[in-house]
Amino acid sequence: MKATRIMQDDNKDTRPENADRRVFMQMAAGVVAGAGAFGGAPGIAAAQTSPVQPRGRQDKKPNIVFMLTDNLGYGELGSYGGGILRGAPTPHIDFLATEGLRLLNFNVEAMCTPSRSALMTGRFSIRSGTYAVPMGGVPDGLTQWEVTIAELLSAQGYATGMWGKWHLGSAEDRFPTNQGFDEWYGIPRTYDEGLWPSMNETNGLWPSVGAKQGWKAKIVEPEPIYEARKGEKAQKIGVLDVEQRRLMEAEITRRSIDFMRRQVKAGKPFYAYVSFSLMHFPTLPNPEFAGRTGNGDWADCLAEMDYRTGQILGAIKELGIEDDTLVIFTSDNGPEATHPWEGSAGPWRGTYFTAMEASLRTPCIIRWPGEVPAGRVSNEIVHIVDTFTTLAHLGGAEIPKDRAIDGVDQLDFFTGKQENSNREGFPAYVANRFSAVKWRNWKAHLIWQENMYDPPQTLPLPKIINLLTDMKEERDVAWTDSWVADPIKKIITEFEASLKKYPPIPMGTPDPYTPPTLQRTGEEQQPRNPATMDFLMKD
Ligand SMILES: [Ca+2]
Repeated sequence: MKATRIMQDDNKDTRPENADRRVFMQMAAGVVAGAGAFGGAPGIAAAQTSPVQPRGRQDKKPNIVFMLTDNLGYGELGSYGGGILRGAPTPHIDFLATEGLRLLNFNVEAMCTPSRSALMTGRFSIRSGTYAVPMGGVPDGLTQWEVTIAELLSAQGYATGMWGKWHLGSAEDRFPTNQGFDEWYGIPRTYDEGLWPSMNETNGLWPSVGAKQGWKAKIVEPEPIYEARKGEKAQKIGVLDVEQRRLMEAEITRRSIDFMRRQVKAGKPFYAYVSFSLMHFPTLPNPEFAGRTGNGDWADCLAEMDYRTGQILGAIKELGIEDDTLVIFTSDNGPEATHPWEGSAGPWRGTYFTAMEASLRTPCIIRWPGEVPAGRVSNEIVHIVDTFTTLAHLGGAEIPKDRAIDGVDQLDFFTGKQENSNREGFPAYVANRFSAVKWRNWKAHLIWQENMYDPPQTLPLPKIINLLTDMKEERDVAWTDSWVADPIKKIITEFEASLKKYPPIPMGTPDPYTPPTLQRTGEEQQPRNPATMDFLMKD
């Protein structure tokens, strides 16, 4: 287990050989200045253990229900300081938190596509060509070369299903049903495209733009809603518009429950990836929830999201599989930031599409009765890439050894066998910009960007924040806490070495992708001296 830690305890000299800390910091800033498409990149060791013993009772493989909300900020749920403060109680999710582990330092990537890529592959998205939300054009999404958690679990006998937004490839050969899922219902891209067909109508939410000014289907196709099964051609069963968008959550929930029922009947372990549509904009509730709270669309959506979660948890209970089912409830990134649908990050500063804490920290609740201690709360760092490795372990799957895997196995931490996470830090990218590094309570910003619509600003020196004493990231403590530069530099150095050993897949890479010949010399496996990190300076 120790070997999987990205940052070991202070038993190693992490100081650069030829650079004092100040030089390091200048260099780190230089890294940022020189960072191009794949310029600067801090690292996590690629090596990973691959335990293959399933952890369920009597070696029975547990079911996995992964509920991923969309743009749910840290401050929305009652159990995270929101709920009625945001206009709607969230009793089902709050109760779930009392039944399991509530993580306060669960980290994701800054946008939808990168986070979902990390979740599927256990790899930071900079490696997979999925580091930004695609804006038109193909090929987008994950290459077929990537190994998804759905593929790993499927090979271990799991039934695999997904409902909702994919965002990892809008061409059919990259749909979920071609990336390890037995079945899928949902949209390949994103919910805001549901506004297109509605933008030439007078609607209470926005001024009419007139029939001649609005979106044209002849120029850009509307976003289809698909239904797909593995081995069959995906069927277009609808078009995403505002009305369909309102109905998505109910349909995602209905189909998820139907899937679970079928698998229980068949006696098959299952992996249900419930990709909820809320709170992504347009944040509009089902008609049954409209006006429910009296506090507007946002609060009505919060109420609906909590209700749908309750429906899924209710089905798990009704099916008698609570004790055999690991439930994860989390969000793909920080809060929505587009008016009038701004979300809340609670105490944290910033918006998504940045490396501020509002962007990186999301709620995460993990429940597995009898295995994950109930009511536990932790501020240990966990990253969404870790779910890949941990779920692979749970399902008895071996993780791929021919590529860099960033996720670390957190099962012993989740189950309370150990107090600490197996991760002490990680590199944070925003798109292809290496923007920050987190390590324990600290964060070093290399690029400063507070809001998704702000221009990213390269800092002359890294800004070091103590997140325990400065939740709003206001005070640079670089001159008192400069020692933190050492472990942070180690993360940078190791990740950079890993990117060199395993060159990242460029965005837009078509299938079939074949990685360049791996360089497996002893020299390559050693992190390079940062004083000679010339490659960091390249575009
Ligand atoms: Ca999202």
